[in-house]
Amino acid sequence: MESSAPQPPLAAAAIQIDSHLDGAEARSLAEDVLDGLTRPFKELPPKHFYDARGAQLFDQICELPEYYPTRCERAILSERADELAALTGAVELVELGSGTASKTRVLLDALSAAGTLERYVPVDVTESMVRECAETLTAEYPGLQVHGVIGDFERHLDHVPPAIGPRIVAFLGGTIGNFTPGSRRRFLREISRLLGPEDFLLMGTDLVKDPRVLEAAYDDSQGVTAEFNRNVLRVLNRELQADFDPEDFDHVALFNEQHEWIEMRLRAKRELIATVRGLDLCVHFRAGEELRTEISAKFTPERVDGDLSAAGLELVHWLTDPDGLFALTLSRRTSR
Ligand code: SAH
Ligand code: AVI
Repeated sequence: MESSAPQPPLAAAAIQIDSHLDGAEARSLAEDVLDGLTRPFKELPPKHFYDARGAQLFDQICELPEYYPTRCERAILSERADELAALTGAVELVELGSGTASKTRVLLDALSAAGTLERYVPVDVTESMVRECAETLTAEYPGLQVHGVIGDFERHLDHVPPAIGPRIVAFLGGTIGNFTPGSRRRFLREISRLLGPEDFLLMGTDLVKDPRVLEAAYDDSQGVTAEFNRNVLRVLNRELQADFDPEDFDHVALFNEQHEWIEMRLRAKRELIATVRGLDLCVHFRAGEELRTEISAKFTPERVDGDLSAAGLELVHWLTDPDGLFALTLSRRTSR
């Protein structure tokens, strides 16, 4: 006789989620704040923007008229996803910094139509997003397995599950631009180690263009990006018992022509001292002093190619939107 043990619901059987944060994220925030707010030029890494509220604000940014990258990348994907599916024959899609996976559906549709899609592996530091997207995608794509990895892609790439067949590793949205040039190449090298001989990296990069267009994309008229920027102070208040008043800071977004990257900063409107109780730390800001919260590098074809080759990757396809604002590159490990 067959066992009558209760079976898990179908959707639950299709989902596996591993979390690698277990307090490590709190430690990483504490270290980043200790390190970044005690320097002569204050700085915090951008990954701390993305608590649940930050993730929602980022989704709103993606809908803004000034923020063209999401629209352009979606347009390229819509135009070329079938070709990418045929060329890669991928049975699985691994996505680094997956967020709400809204553009990802274009790729999943193409892989599904090609009849190869088996598994999606979202990797993101925001737990709620990995869990929610696993639930919605298994409901939207019958038969799809989702193996979510909640973790920091800079520290937990070795926890990406082993490939079940040819795969696409997607790194969309231009998030690679949020690394400084040295760590960007180091990170790309780590991604390249993740790729087997049948695998491809699909990466989105925002391109160098008129600084006015760039600055408007990071300083929108509705003030959503300003709220996203200030959100990092709310994260510090909640997670480290700090007492920042986000309204004490102006949002600043400017294009650094020398480095060809956008910098987002928070500029103190007055002299102030903030207390970070969780770290027993007092932080002094002069009036007008700035805290850099993000860089968002913009690329030329040469810069993308140079970074890929330095990481042991070779370009297979360079895809842009009709206005040449954004690029998607398909690359694979350089054959020896
Ligand atoms: N790929 C999506 C989201 C981009 S926003 C898109 O193209 O629209 C950047 C995403 O990366 C967020 O979901 C954020 O939570 C995630 N992220 C940022 N730094 C991260 C890190 N160090 N490790 C894992 N995820 C990270
Ligand atoms: C996620 N990342 C690629 C975005 C960017 O454009 O650098 C984050 C962002 N910051 C302000 N607006 C959007």
